[in-house]
Amino acid sequence: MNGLGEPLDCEMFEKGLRTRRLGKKIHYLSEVDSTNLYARNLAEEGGLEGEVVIAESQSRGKGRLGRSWVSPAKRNLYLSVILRPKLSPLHAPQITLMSAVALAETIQSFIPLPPEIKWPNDILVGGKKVAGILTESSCAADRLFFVILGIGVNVNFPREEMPESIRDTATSLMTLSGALVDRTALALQLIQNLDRCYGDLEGHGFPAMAERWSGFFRLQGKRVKVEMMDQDVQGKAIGIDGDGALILEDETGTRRRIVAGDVIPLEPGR
Ligand code: BT5
Repeated sequence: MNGLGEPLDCEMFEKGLRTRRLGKKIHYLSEVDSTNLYARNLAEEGGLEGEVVIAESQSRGKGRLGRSWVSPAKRNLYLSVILRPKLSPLHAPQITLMSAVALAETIQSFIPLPPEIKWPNDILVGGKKVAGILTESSCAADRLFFVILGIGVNVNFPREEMPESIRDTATSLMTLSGALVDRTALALQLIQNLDRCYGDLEGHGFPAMAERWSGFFRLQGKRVKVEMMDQDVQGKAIGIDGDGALILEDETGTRRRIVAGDVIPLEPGR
């Protein structure tokens, strides 16, 4: 068990890992700009599917759309995985949704409260963000070369150490469970669950995964606002389609697909 501020136990991590594809090679870094950037460089130089990059801290942790991810040393989990899925670029968002299921299932076993997936890439507990996913693809028009799957989880991140910008919107597993959480055990379970869910996606296709995803989606049938790059739209959240897009229904019953954006609930979830 890691105490607060202790490093990850790399040996235990490697010995304990039972996976088919992920984590056969693990790159541990004490500090990096961003595990996603590091993994992308590896992938561009021929890095293999399943290679994992884990860092104790990030100086330039990335969120979506140029946002940043607060990444202090030895508190949390910051990892990226190289994936080379046999999917068309159109279906690459399925990787984010598959990962959200794996992440929610992992988090669920460390805390007494149910986690919620906030489309497309956040895990919330009690309305606060405990983890985020950043998937970045490299593709040509009809071919996906690789996907870098990046995950950040707030593990032993006390509220008083959080910068003010996130103090009221973020939480951590320690805060939620009332005890220090073993980061090595969490990382192990996360990689194993990702390995399993990735296999499920490949073996059984997206519909089965989408059903599990819906179990963690609490805004079904609820009114939401979606902030997109160029406009905001409001409507009732229906769910996701086969490409992982969010389906929104307006007052006239017209449905539209949203492929990217930030969801803001306008009424409480179920
Ligand atoms: C995300 O973006 O939620 C994706 C976060 C992915 C982070 C991982 S860490 C390992 C890998 N390597 C990287 O460089 N990144 C990935 P987005 O939905 O855009 O949310 C970003 C927003 O979340 C920020 O603008 C803040 O408001 C908030 N935020 C930043 N750091 C946070 C934290 N540690 N906990 C909770 N919220 C945070």
